[in-house]
Amino acid sequence: MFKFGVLLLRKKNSFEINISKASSIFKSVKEKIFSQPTVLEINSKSTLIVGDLHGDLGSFIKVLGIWKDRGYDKLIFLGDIVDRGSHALEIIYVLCNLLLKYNTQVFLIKGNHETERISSVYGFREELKYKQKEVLYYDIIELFDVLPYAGILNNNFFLVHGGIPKQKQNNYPMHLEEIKNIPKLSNDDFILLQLLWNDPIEKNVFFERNYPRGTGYFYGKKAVDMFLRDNALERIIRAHESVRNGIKEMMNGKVITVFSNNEYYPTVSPKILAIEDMELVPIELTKVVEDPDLIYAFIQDK
Ligand SMILES: [Mn+2]
Repeated sequence: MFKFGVLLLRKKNSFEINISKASSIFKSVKEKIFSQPTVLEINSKSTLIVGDLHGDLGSFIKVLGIWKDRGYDKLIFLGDIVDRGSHALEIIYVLCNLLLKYNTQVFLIKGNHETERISSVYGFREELKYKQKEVLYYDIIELFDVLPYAGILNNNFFLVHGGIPKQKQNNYPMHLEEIKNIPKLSNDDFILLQLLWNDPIEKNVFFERNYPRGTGYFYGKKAVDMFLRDNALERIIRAHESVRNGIKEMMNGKVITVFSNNEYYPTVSPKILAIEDMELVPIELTKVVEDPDLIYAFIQDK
């Protein structure tokens, strides 16, 4: 049998993906996700949370190794799987296999790069073109269009790519129940865009325009306190920023950013976040050894 994982590590190259098989897997995942709520409710005693990967297959393989070897139950990706790096197709392909095979354990929440508007410009579509797999692009976009917008872990942690959104008419945070009402396929929705794009700011304010990004808002301490109190939640766990230590706590730990890419930001030390019962444990990806055979092991008996 063909062990493409090993081949991949030796040649630092992409493994071969069969177009019709991949297309049918992407369509199956899309159908499965379409029937799920836009805000996931997940309960688990042991969870791994993964921040931006941006096509970093090495980090992805390490994450799978940690998940398998250390016996974590849930594995949750906070989006920005694609763009910038060169192996987003391989990650999406393997991840979709996992979403089907381990459908009560593995989850993918939408990032701002899981959209046609961004992934057609920041590298993912080019990657597919280069690999002569562009025919798969719209299968993947249709799947991205139905990804969940956020999650609630153990009734306590709000999981989202960017952050909490402000209401349209005023400067207060949108209530969770209203976030749950955003329909599927709402790529241009004012609230959804903020879930994907907003950044926290260590200031005693509600919301401010996010001029550095040019999109979305900063959410400050007042917004975070009100959102957590009104929804009986403890923390916001999010991705979206290349924080230097891989994990950054803000506002006394009420907002935590996770960043997991090891390829494109040389000054960053990437991490993932383990949640064991309610305790948060950072895991350094650079200290984990890659085992590319794992990919093979995870998808061979599909
Ligand atoms: Mn992002």
